[in-house]
This record gives sequence, structure tokens and C-alpha cells, in this order.
Amino acid sequence: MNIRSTATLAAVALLSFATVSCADDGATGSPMAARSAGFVSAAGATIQPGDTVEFVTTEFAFSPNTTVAEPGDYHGVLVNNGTMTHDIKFANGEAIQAAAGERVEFDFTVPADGVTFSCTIAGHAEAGMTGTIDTPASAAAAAAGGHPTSGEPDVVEANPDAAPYVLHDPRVPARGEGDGVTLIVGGAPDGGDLIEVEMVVEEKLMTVAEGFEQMVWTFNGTVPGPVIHTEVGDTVRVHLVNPATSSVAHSVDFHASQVAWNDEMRSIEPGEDLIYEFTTDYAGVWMYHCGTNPVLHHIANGMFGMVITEPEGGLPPVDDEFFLVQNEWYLGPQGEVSSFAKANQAAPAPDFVMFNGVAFQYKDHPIEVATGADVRLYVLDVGPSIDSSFHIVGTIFNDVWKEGVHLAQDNDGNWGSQAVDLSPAQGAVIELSPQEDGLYPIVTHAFNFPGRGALGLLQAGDGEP
Ligand SMILES: [Cu+2]
Repeated sequence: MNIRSTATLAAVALLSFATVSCADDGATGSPMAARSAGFVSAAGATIQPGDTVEFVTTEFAFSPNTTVAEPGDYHGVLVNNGTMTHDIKFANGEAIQAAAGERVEFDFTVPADGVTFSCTIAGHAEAGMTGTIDTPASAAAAAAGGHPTSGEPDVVEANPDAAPYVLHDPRVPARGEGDGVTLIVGGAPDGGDLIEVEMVVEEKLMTVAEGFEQMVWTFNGTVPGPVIHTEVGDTVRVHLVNPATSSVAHSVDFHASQVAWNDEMRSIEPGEDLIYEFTTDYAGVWMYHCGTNPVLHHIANGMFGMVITEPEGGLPPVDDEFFLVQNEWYLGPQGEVSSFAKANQAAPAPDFVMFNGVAFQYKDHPIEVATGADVRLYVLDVGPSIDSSFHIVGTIFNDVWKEGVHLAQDNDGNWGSQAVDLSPAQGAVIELSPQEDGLYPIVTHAFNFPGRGALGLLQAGDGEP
């Protein structure tokens, strides 16, 4: 396929389906067509080999996305009126890319049975960027019910040769420690402590459940991304890097911050970076995630993590601290990105719901504590779409800070908690103490999900009653 640089099209008869409509002309013989030699209206006419067809892209659609053409060779113009990079790839050709605001010319061929086209940037086709050029013959076949249905299969088979999953360590890093995290005491502009975070986007293969490998998008190579442990009053300076090798733009949105969405949270293209600096003004268990469109897909494909902000001076010490991030996984084909189409259902049905990125990992590898230990959990539901009713069988939560609301231990009346309800993007600090040697299942008490991966074990003592 021949790609030409941007040039004037003044001499070319241009078909702009996006901007011209003759639909209100009820008479035969459109006056618009009569005025403009070579122009063919979108309504009813068939374009001819040699014509130029303009394809306008926005988030997330092509205009036109259906038309009828005689088989043959055509000129195309891709006009990107969107805010991010898009491309157009015909099933029989190569992808032609245009940055936001750019127009790119190319050639394409319509075979005898028509051709489909789409944007190949991850998630964009599933978000709606697909189209079809029928020929008169294929249109007639489609009208007779002959169009094949395309798309990925709903059921993805386990691959016995998939790499074993990597166990995600649930222990909470100390304040200012962890992957890519550095504490500089007194290093903040206000004289307070500075926590620097080197955050690099990495798109990689990952086993999200035994037998299922996906092309996940990550912060620093893990799902969830690094836990960033802070106290109220810290300054956090994040250097977000989207390497040139990335396939799409990415960004980061820290719920722990109070900053302008269209500044620090902006998307950056592959090869770009940005500095995102904020102060931790409020204590909590905060979500961070990629906010690049379609946000649903960037979260569903692994781009999320937790910021812990303790009150100034820190919470009272306990015996053990763990973090648990609940998310859903909507399987794409083996080795490919997760399915945006499945995630985007009005009533989504995830293939897996998991803690810390891998289904069943803490069932296979229980989290061990001493019997009677004071255990503190930092729990976050990142969705992207499904609530958690976080529960540990056989325990009662005796101290819970949920979104700033505190159920205190030894309160007047001795109230306790059995399950903490977390909608997507809500977090809690939960304390408990297993009273007997044995096993305590960690679940969401929405009980269609433990069987799909949202099941771990807390092991007290040797695990034997
Ligand atoms: Cu992203």
C-alpha cells in the first residue's frame, strides 16, 4: 500500500461522507451531485474505482463506517479529528496511522466480496472503530443473511503450556520503599518529606490465572503496580515514562491527589514522559490507574495500583500488614490484550475476579500469620466495574477505616464488621485477629466470584485446627 504525504486534494473529487448529506433531497438526481462532478452522495450511490474516499476518525468511530463500492483501486484520506492517535487498517492491507489533527493519504483496494476495516490501536476497534465496504454483490449477499459474524470467541481455552504465574508478594512495603519508590527525608519543596516514584509503563505477557496468558499493560511490570506507601503531608513526585516501544498512549490518575485532570493526568504517547507531583492531604487507601481512553480497557488490562496514606506519624504498629487489590479479568485470546467488548457489557461477566492480579494465588500459597496476631489489611477494589463485599471467613473485623469512616475497636457497644462493601475505586483499612490455628478463606462475599478466582487463604499457625 502506497502512503503519500499530506498534500492538497483540490484536484480530486472528494467523497466526504462525514460532512455532506443529501438526505433531504427527495427528488431523483441530487442537485449536489449535479453541481460537483465526481461527487457521490452517501445515500444510495456506489463509489467507483479511482474515487477518493475520506475517512474521518474520532473517539471511537469512523465516518463513514459503511459504504458500497465497486471492486477496484481507490485513493483514501485518513483525517484524524480525534484527540489521540488512530489508524485505519483494511483487512487486505497495512495499518495507516494518523496522529491527532493529522491527515494522511493512502491507496486501498476493494476486492470482489468487499472488505472490512478497523483501527488497530488496542481497544479502539472494540470501542467502535470498525467499518465495512461492501460491493454491490456482497451487499446483496449480506441482505440475504450471508454476512459472517466476526470477532473474538467468548470462550478462551486454557493453555497447558502457559508460563506459571508469578506470585505477587502481598506484604506492605514500608513508607517510601518498594519498586521504583525512594524516600528523601526533607526533600520536598515545602521542607517536608519527598517520595520519588519512577513509574515506567510496561506492556508484557503475564499469566493472570493458571493456563491463561494475556498481554497486560502495567506500571513497573506488575499487576497491580507498585504500592506507594505515604503519610499525610508527604510530597509525591512521580516520573511517568511511556517507552517508545509501547503500542498506545497511557497516563496515570492518582485518587490521592488534588490536581487538574487535563494537566498531570494527560495521556502521553509512546516515547514521552511527564512529572506528576502532589501532596498527600488526606489519609486513606487510594486507587491509581491509567486514565487514557478507553479508561475501562486500560484499567481492565492491568493499569491500576494502591496508594496508602497513613495519618501523620503513622498508624499504631501491628504484627502483620498486607495489601489486597480486587480486580476483574475479561479474557481476550491467549497472548492478547483483555477483551474490551466483554468488559464493556452493561452487565459484565468477568472470567476471573482476583486479588493482586492472579486468580487463586493465595489459595495456592496461603498468607501466613501467627494465631492471635493483630493483622492489618489495606484493601482496594479497582473494578473496573464490580463491587467487593470483602470478607474473611471465621473472623470479625474489629477496626475498619472505610473511605474516611472509622469503626473503632472497643467502641461503645462493641460493634464489629463482617464484610466491607467496596465499590470500584473504594478502599479500606481492615484489622482482625484470627483466634484459632487453622485456615480462614479470603473472599468477596458476592459468591459467584470466589469460584472465579476471588479466593485466598489466611493461615494462622500451622493451618491445622
Ligand atoms: Cu494506559
